[in-house]
Amino acid sequence: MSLIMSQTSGLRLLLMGAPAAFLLMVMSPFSQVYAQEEVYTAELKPVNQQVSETAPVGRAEFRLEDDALTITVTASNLKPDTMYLQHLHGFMNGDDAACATPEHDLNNDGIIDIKEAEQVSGMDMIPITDNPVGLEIITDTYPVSSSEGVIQYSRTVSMSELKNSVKNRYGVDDLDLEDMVFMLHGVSPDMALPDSVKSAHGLPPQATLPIACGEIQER
Ligand SMILES: [Cu+2]
Repeated sequence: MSLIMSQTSGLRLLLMGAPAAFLLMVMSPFSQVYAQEEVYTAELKPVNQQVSETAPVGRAEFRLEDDALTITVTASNLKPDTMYLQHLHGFMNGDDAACATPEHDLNNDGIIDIKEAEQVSGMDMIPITDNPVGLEIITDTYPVSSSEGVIQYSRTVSMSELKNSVKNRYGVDDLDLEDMVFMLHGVSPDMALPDSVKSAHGLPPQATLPIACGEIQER
């Protein structure tokens, strides 16, 4: 089959003559021109705005070109010079994750803590750090806000490596970004929170408190 096709295209080149053949060669490879690109975005909306110092807003974008997944996060209205935990949350059983709303404040303490949010958002599967594929949740390579309180993060990872990593760790067969949400966490370490506010990974509740969330959708 491929032999026939190469013979045919060779014949076409001859028939078109040298200038056309040259043009065809210059334009190759066509795969680059028509590379498959999928773009997913999450518009970040504030969570727990009544306790977080500001109302963080922003956007996470996931651009998949062949196997290269470029993750870009821009968020503002944050505290200056502060490291913020950020993850892709989802469910191991493939359920569609959503962002928590005040109705998910199950203990009615006025705050949606990480445990309450995870009821609808799922667990923190993928940390958006220097190395998302490593799936290391406890790390100091989360992004740090600028002196203006802005996070600008961008990394490119291998989608197949990320999928393999998530499959090996969580048993998720075919990771689908559209089933996940992007979540940003953290308020000042010295902020007083009620004892009813739960945390995770042995971290103080101030570090894991959800402050912004966005559902990931294909554009
Ligand atoms: Cu998280």
